[in-house]
Amino acid sequence: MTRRRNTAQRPTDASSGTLLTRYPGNPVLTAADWPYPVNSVFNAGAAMLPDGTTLLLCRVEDRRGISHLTAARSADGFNKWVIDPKPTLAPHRDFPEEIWGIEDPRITWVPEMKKFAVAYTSFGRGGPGVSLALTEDFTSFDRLGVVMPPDDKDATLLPRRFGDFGTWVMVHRPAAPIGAHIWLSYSPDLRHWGSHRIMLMARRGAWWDANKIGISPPLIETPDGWLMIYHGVRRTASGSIYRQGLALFDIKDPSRCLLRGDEWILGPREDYETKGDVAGAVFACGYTIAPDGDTLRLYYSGADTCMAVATGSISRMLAWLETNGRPPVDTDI
Ligand code: BMA
Repeated sequence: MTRRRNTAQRPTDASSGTLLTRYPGNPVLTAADWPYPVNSVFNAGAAMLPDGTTLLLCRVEDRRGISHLTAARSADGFNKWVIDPKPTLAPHRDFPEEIWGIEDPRITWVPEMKKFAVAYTSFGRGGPGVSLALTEDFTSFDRLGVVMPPDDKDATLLPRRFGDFGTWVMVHRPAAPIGAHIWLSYSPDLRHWGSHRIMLMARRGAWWDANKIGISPPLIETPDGWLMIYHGVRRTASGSIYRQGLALFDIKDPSRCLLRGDEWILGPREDYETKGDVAGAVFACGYTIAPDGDTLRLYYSGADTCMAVATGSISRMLAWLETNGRPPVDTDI
């Protein structure tokens, strides 16, 4: 089994609460940093550019409540962000599905195309759906339009084709009254999607990830499988708590869950996570991996208001899942 590889050298002392360390300089980006008036800056997709620059494609909510995406670039991924002077990707009149905004981008580098694929929520009269765009430079974008109709969001493309037929794979989260689970769909051409199946189910009852889950940043490719950071939504009398947890999927067949952690690894705690437009939401759409190949920089939003970053070791996360995770069984849900 691939997931048992390399575990001998791994530290196993990690507890779920120590897998991610908040950057002391958080928040790293706020509305006050913006070159034009905006309400909030959050849910950024992330990419490491070929020259080592970190790019965050931030969701920016304007003072009408409509979101667009604006790129911010930094040499070290923490400081001295250079923000595009105007929106980088804004709702376009030729795409009515974007009339109420574009939100929550997840960025995947696709080596075969030598392009970045941006999966984002397009908010139109039918509700929130998933749209896909391709870009080489985050300056011009080639929109493929709506790939998952409403109500659907939290989508990310996997970086390569799978199986004998070379099908693309997309993770997404259609919403159904009975439960919002994480699904996988397959496509021969990035435009036509089918063979839909559930990838990970929301639990029930009192769990932190009961009733509503969704992928957070894109899947992380590791020697043990695809590592998923996903969010769980706990509804309470004073609103919803958004937290982040871990699961691991088979590298050849990403529909097969190998391990799921029971505990969340990041939840709202700091002021910038508990005060803002949506108090108690920590929500991530992007990460980069540092040059050491192991240090994950998770870019996440505090309270749907600002951008923050936390760092963690991918091998420690895998070791934690090995020790504390278990394959999902029907009685869990
Ligand atoms: C989710 C998404 C995100 C948002 C989060 C917390 O459902 O809509 O855009 O950040 O809720 O409010």
